[in-house]
Amino acid sequence: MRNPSRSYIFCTSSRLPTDNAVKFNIWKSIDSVMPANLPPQYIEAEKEYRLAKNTPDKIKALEAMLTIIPKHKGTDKLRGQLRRKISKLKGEVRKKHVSSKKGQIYSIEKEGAAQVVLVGSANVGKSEILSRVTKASPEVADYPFTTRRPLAGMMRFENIQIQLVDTPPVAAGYTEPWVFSIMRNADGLLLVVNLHADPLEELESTFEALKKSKILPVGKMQDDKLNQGLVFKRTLILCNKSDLDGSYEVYEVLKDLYGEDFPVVSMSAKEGINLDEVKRHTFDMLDIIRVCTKVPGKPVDMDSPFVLKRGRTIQDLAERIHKDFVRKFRYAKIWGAEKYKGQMVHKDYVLRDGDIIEFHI
Ligand SMILES: Nc1nc2c(ncn2[C@@H]2O[C@H](COP(=O)(O)OP(=O)(O)OP(=O)(O)O)[C@@H](O)[C@H]2O)c(=O)[nH]1
Ligand SMILES: [Mg+2]
Repeated sequence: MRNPSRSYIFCTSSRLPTDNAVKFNIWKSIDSVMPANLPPQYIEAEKEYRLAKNTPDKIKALEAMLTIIPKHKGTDKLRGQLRRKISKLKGEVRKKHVSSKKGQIYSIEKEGAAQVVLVGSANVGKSEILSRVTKASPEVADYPFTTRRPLAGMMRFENIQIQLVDTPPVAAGYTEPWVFSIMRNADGLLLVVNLHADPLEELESTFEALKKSKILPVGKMQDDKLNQGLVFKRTLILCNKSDLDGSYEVYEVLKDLYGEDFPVVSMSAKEGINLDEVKRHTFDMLDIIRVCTKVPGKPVDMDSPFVLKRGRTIQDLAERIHKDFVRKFRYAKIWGAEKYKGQMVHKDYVLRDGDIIEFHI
């Protein structure tokens, strides 16, 4: 039984004054029963919807209407209709995206110390992150499927550059195979979720889509390897949009659920919150070390380190410099973690991040 004190407009007749007739058509497409006491902002957003010239703008206006509309029993039906309309329009955008890009294949050549791919659902802020931590200028917009092709940028972390690759969103059935090929080929993944949307759903659907493409995101403890056709990819979970209300509580829940298996970092690309943490965690995830070499009697050039996988030795470093060099050098000296201040070290010495090595021939 309806609350008798609430007044409703029943749009049952098209014999209305012109302006109302226009409204009637809009309402008819969204709703047949409209609560009368909607705030003025809702009417404004509805006007935006009416005037929208393309589907992304329509989605934007409908989402605004959904945010503004008061949440009570009297608006249940209208909210349901708005959600269905949004989901239908998003479906249209996806279909258009798939049909317009069919057949195109992209790949990104590796550059810098490592290549890391930004992965996630639509609108989570992948492109915004790329634009904030590199000099790349991707298109950033508040509607889904803005990014259609990969775009790379270099992210500086202390004395190295890490390549970041922005990709189109991962959505079941709508992501083209080349997007997964880029992920498979990369050294790690930054899985981005939106703390202000439904990050659990986003994470699970992204995991699901990756699994279908034989990619298994893993946390700190495992190395990339092939196993029964699955590619294990080191992954860092980035919880973006931490600047928005209520995001801290959501982040805490995500950390509880996923923190044991993955590093989980809260950040805001837009407000520049925690960007240094993101860079540090990205570096840690890659499991690489930076080693500088030094010529006897000369200062060290700290700005161009060799980048090696953790666990590599002096011998591996010598091979990297030149294949003949391994045979040529007689001994090496090391400056590094506090106990080393120019001591001689054996070629089997396992290098650590920040070591400085001086080869003697
Ligand atoms: N408040 C807030 N908004 C953000 C943040 N990061 C991104 N946004 C906004 O979220 C919207 C989507 O950002 P994009 O970077 O285009 O998202 P995307 O994940 O690349 O989206 P697709 O390309 O469609 O997959 C834009 O309006 C951004 O300005 C953030 O940290 N805080
Ligand atoms: Mg994008």
